[in-house]
Amino acid sequence: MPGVVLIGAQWGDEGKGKATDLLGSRVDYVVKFNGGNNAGHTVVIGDEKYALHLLPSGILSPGVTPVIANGVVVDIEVLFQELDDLISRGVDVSRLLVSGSAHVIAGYHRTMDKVSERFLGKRRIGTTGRGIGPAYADKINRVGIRMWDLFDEKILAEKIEGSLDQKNHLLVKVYNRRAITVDETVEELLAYADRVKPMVADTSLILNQALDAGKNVLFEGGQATMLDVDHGTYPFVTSSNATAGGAVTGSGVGPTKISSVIGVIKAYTTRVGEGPFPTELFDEMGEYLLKTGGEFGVTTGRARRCGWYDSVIARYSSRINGITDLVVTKLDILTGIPKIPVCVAYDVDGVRYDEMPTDQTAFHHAKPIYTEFDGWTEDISGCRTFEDLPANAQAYVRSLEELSGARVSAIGVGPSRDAIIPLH
Ligand code: 2SA
Ligand code: GDP
Ligand code: MG
Repeated sequence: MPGVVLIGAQWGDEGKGKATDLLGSRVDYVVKFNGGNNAGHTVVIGDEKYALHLLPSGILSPGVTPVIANGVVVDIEVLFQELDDLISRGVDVSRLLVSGSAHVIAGYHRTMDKVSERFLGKRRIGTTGRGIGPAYADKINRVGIRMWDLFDEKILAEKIEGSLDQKNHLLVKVYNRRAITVDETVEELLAYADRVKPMVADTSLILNQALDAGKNVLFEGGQATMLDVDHGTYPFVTSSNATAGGAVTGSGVGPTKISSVIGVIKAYTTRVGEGPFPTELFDEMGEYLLKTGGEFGVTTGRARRCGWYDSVIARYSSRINGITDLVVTKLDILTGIPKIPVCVAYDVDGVRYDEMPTDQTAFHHAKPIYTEFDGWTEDISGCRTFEDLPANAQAYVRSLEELSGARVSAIGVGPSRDAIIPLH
């Protein structure tokens, strides 16, 4: 502390929600800085299971102020669906702050996301269909709508008109769909304007003041390093900076305020959506990880592709994010597998790569070079210290640590809040 960034070190769904929730009791603010309701974070507290999308996972910790910062794209209807759901379950959401500079997802972004994926056919990205890419595209094209714009109907209508211009051309002429009107979009967005207004604030100022006053702030990344628009497996990525740097631009807090970066990483690997994945398994072992790990998308329900741990990706993530601590999750899912392969390097057309290939074609051709580790059969879900773990599980974690470029600070052995082994 005080400024801690928590990001996914693989292709997402590493268990960031649970890790954030765990830190919740020690932080004052939890800040979502990228993405939107494409995210799906599961937090299990006792018998209650929460699936969070747009809201930061820290919203479940009493006393924490959750913040949706400027780097996020906000679907306001989804925001209130999630808030209402939590309110009905007795969660206090009254402290939520939303940056006035955060961009808004409108119906036309969702429409563009779906039609463009259909149009791409074989080349589709496998998006979540939530309008994320089109909303970020508008931001970069300088035709986006920001939260502040909701409070001036005239400006809102003008901006929507500017944004719809080209889209309607595409919708009607290329995609053979009906044009979307300015009026229907104004009506859609204004429906929530009054309710959201008290939450909208200059969150950059608030966070900087909090950090200056010695408060603890956790920046919670959505998606993950390999889905980052700059550092991931482009073009099969999301449209935001999901890496640690995104915490800075996505919140308006300077890099000197960040003291550590936690990388959450699964003891194996999963990916949802299209794109290259060197250690992907297409056999019954992949099926086994899918079923045992319950690897289904929290937002879309899609089955996740599964494969072995890839230490080339772990080292790359450690480097790109400046990871200081790794939280290795889902070690329990590997229980009972006699030999556990770990990818230590790639073979790319006969050449060994110990580091991530920067050229896309090389990564598409990468074949994993594996080292096998002995497995364990004992149930580890009740282990709470490193010494409780069977010797082979200890050796597996220590080997991951050696291969991955950062120390392991905690190990997840089950979905619930207490199923964790702290090391540092
Ligand atoms: P998008 O919708 O434009 O962000 O999609 C672009 C790519 O990013 C991937 N992506 C994700 N990958 C893993 N988990 C995500 N969240 C949900 C979850 C996913 C779900 O937690 O399970 O429910 O399907 C997430 N969000 C985006 C996406 O698959 C594309 O490859
Ligand atoms: P996120 O997007 O990174 O927050 O992760 P998701 O919530 O999408 O997916 C992670 C899944 O793994 C959720 O169902 C969690 O409840 C679960 N989970 C997290 N940590 C562990 C762990 O250590 N062991 C097991 N078995 N499940 C875990
Ligand atoms: Mg997820």
